[in-house]
This record gives sequence, structure tokens and C-alpha cells, in this order.
Amino acid sequence: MSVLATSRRVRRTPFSDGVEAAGVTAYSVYNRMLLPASFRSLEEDYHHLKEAVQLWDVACERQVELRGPDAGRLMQMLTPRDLRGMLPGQCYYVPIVDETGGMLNDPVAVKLAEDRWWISIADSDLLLWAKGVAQGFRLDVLVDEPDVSPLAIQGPRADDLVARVFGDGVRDLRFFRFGYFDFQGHYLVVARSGYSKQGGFEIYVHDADIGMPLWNALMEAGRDLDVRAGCPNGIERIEGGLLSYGNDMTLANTPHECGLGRFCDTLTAVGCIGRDALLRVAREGPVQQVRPIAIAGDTLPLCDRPWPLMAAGKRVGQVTSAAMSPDFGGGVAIGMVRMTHWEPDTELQVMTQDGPRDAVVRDRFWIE
Ligand code: THG
Repeated sequence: MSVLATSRRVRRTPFSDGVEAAGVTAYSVYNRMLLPASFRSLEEDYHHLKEAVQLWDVACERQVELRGPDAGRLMQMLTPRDLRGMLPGQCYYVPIVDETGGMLNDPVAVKLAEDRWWISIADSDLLLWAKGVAQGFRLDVLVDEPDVSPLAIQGPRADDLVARVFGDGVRDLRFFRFGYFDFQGHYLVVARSGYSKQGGFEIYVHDADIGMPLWNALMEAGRDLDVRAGCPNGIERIEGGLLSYGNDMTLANTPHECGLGRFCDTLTAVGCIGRDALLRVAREGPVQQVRPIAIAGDTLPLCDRPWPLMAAGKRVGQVTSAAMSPDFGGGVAIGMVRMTHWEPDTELQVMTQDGPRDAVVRDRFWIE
């Protein structure tokens, strides 16, 4: 047992007071900011997320704001997803790649206006890359990190809870769309999105000072819905196949290896840095790819390091996220598997720090 020493380098969030009052039991660090990792236990939090509604302090999903006449041009330089059809009010999940086609980040792009975007980033310093590209190409755009902190409301009762605080209008939001909704005179971006498959919203809390008033209002309004503090749940997100940058993929992987080829319009995303490299990848196809992996047995150690995947004594990939699933009875995992062994039903062995386990490649994740 150890404690996390905090300092200015490990930033608190506008919701940290609420998270502490709710009894957070573990933190991670993400974009140099606190990210709650557990409240009661991974399993209890999991069941509650699937049955009720939770508030998630995901302020660590920092925004990189692009503002100015060249904002759209810069955004398209950063991603191979074709943004030409994207309208203000829409969010897109976008791979961000470097000049070799390596994954730099996998954020949600939020188009506020033609000349104003937020990039809601995963755990890497995308601000520095965006500033470098903007300066290197002499673009007319401001790139900075605004005072915007996402608060996610996730779970089957999310619609009822958010409607009580922001009005019934939020019920009409479609997936990955956002609108502006009033909270105490502040018009906040509220999107139907979030890092779970249980449904819900993300509120982009613009101005740290309203963080705790909003947190408290949601807690108060949801008392009879059994609202609780929660956080992205390691079991549920594996069941849903949601990738974690830095864990399931890194700069060493292309989007196609990550199963994100459907978000790459390499032929039409003109201007994208790394487009030539991705054209080659798209033509030849990846030689390894992310796969759902089922692991046999009743227990699993913490997957805090890559676990080699073996077949006939040879390494054919690795598992990078794994947990015991209460609902699916067994180990659920995300792995990167070489093409010789990525067919569904291929039997493998996974080398955990507690010894080998039988594993099998699946044809789909557990939650669609
Ligand atoms: N929300 C916001 N910012 C984020 C995340 C988020 N930044 C960090 C991290 N999460 C980025 N990674 C992801 C990964 C998956 C999804 C969103 C962000 C996601 N995927 C859906 C899926 O795979 O089912 C939908 C993808 C689609 O079809 O467009 O939601 O969660 N603000």
C-alpha cells in the first residue's frame, strides 16, 4: 500500500473536493491530473454503473482548443478522419497520427464553430504537437488549454438525472451530438457521449468555479436515483472494447492495428500529416491488430504490464488490459495479436505475472 504524493505537477480538478467527500479509494494520473480509479471496489462500482447512474470526474480529459481562421485546416492536418461533412454541434472520435502513421492520441473532437474546436484528449501531450504544427506551418490559429473540465454522467438513469438539472431538452440529444444548456446562468456544452457503453452525457464545465456547484446539484437531484461518484470502470470498458491510449496502443501502433481503420479516410483526408504512411498501411493491411481475448480461470492478477500471448512456445502478441467479468463469468481482455493467430477461436496462452492461463481469441467484444 502506498499513497500518491500530490503537488502542482499532479493537478487537482474542479471536482476533487466532491470526489474526496465521496470516499475515493484510488487515483490514477492522466494528463498530469488526478483521475479517480475506484470508490467502493472495482466490482461494486461496475454493478452500480450498469444499474444506476454515476458522476465521473474526467476533468483529466483536457481540451486542446483551436481558435482562428485556420482552426479547421489544423484539425484536418492532425487526423486522417475526413472532417469535411462535420457540422458544429457534432463530436467525432478521431485518431491523431504522426508523420509515420503512429498513434499520438485518440481524442473526441468537438466542433463548436468553423473556427473553434475542442480536442478532448487521451493521455498524451497533444497540446505540444498541435502548437508545433501550427507554428511550423505558420497557421493563423491560437492553440491553448482552456479552463474546461468534462464531467461525465454515465449509466441507465443518466437521462433522468441530467434532465432534472438541465431540462428535458437533453433527452433529444443524439449520440455524439451536443447542445448548450443552462446551469445557473452558464451555457454549458452537454454532449451525449462518454467512456462507457451504459449511455450518458458529458458536460464540458467551462469555468472551474461552477464545478462543485454542478457536482452538488447533480448529487442532490439524483438522490432517489441512487446517484454515486464513479469513474471509468476497467471491467466495463474492456467488455465494451473501449481502448485506452498508453495501455492498449501507443505511438508504435497505427490506427489500423488498433481497429480504428473505420475512422481513417486516408484517400479523402487531404492535408493529414501521416497520410502517405497510412495509404501504405491501408493498402498492405496491418500484420497485428487489437482483438477481444477471453481468459480462463477464476482469478486474475492486476494487468499492470503487458502479458505475452503465446502459441506453441512462440510469442504472437500481448494482452494490455484484463479483468474478471462478473456478468460474463471469466476473464475479459484486450490484446494485440499477430495475423497468424488473430482468427476467432484461436487458442493461446497468456503469461500473467502469476503464471500462464488459457486464452482464446473472440469474434467480438462483450458489449456492442
Ligand atoms: N470523452 C471525452 N474525451 C475523452 C474520452 C471520452 N478523451 C480521452 C478518451 N476518452 C479518448 N478515447 C475514447 C475512446 C472511445 C470513445 C471515446 C473516446 C468512444 N467510442 C465509442 C465506441 O467505440 O463505441 C464511439 C465511437 C464512435 O462510433 O464514434 O466513445 O470518453 N470527452
